Amino acid sequence: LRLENDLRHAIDRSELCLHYQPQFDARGRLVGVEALLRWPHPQRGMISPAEFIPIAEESGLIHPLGDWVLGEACRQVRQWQRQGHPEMRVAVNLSVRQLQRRGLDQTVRSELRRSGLEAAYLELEITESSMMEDPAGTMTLLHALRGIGVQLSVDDFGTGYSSLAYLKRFPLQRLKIDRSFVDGIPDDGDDIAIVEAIVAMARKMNLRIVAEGVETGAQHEMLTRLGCDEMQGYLLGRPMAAADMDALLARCR
Ligand code: G
Ligand code: G
Ligand code: MN
Ligand code: NA
Repeated sequence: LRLENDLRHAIDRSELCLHYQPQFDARGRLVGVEALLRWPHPQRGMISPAEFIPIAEESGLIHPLGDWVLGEACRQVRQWQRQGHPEMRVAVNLSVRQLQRRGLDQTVRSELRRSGLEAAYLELEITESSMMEDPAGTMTLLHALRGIGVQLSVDDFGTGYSSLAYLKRFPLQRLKIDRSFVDGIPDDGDDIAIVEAIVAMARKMNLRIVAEGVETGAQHEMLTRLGCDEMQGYLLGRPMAAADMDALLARCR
């Protein structure tokens, strides 16, 4: 409860911030960033979203917080586009609670309008398990979101229990292979087989594949060879403050 109150105040005082982790295509070009929420707590230091998102979900604070994340991510990436990276994309993580509340599509629409970001440069990441909590509701919402023009991806793919029948019917553009499978690359035969199977399936369904949690050169090499389209992980760049991303982008231009 203490933490919930602190979170409420932190949101009111705009004390949370977004870090950004770069994503690269197979040719090594920076194509986008994933926005990751950070809470620098005055007494406890940096608190991980893994710790405070559940509190935000239980208390309902996820709604003002999630709206802020959407708006801030759009604003920041629009600024980077104006500074010479016109094709840059931003991915935002959505909680299952945000999917359940009506009107997410309207919020997305208004944050896009306010920031001036074109819909195609906003990607919404939804975990496989969030999607499957209410598949029929998800179907309706995803079609509304896709109608706006945003891109939709499945986060942590392979860790939930999604029905392939639904995956095929949801209007998705990307699968993010969970880093638990990337961990065993290049040595673990099972992980190699799993990645191969995901890539083959994604190709048939016309989905782009992002590998996350890429930490070593050997992983990068094999994942590229297996056909992953994009890579994200500590090897290529850690989540960083916007100012540090400014510096990285200045070098990429
Ligand atoms: O960045 P890090 O590994 O600490 O993130 C931990 C978890 O918090 C991940 O599952 C990530 O998806 C989630 N997360 C990070 N930022 C956000 C956010 O803005 N909204 C939601 N719902 N989850 C987030
Ligand atoms: O659940 P989601 O995939 O959104 O979570 C992303 C989380 O993964 C973030 O908290 C981010 O800090 C973390 N992350 C990003 N790259 C790496 C990596 O290469 N290795 C590990 N262990 N974690 C990573
Ligand atoms: Mn994610
Ligand atoms: Na993930």
